Amino acid sequence: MRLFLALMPPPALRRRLGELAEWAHAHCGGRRVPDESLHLTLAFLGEIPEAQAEALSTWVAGRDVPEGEWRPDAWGAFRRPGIVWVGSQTPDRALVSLQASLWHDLERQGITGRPSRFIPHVTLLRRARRLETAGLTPPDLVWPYRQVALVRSFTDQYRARYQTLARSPLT
Ligand code: 2AM
Repeated sequence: MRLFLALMPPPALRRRLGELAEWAHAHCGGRRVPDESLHLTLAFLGEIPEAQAEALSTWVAGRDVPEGEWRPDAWGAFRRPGIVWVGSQTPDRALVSLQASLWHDLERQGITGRPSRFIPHVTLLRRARRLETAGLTPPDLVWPYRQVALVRSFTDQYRARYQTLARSPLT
């Protein structure tokens, strides 16, 4: 199964991100990520066998994660897949260090695919027709986080769907 580690936004922030996705959609077109799917990917694990997924769920359920606060303040785009996102202008040190420590643990469990660069972002649009985000008002968001989720990604008839398999403990 296809797995990734992510931060899931608290409900009020999810709604706010959904509003930003609406604005971005009006400006750039493409496919808007539905509110329930909005997230910040910390590590994309790729295809993982079921037995290893169970071991990873157990690991996540016992993995303490330091609390933090992320402040997305910029729009951005990834040209090739036509992604429009919100993220931060400068890399957030706490998130970069969380991502690195999660990958450290993942590699010890035999997972490969650590990216050479981590750009924390929340994808709002896919296959956007315009990737010009300069006209959009900069976001002003606060994302308090305490937990990492292990999420399974699958595609139903219409689109990608996500199912949370495990969460790190609330300490
Ligand atoms: P994205 O938000 O930039 O599209 C679930 O698919 C999550 O994993 C998405 O958030 C996606 O990032 C990320 N993802 C999907 N395929 C990936 C890949 N091949 N490499 C890195 N990240 C990927």
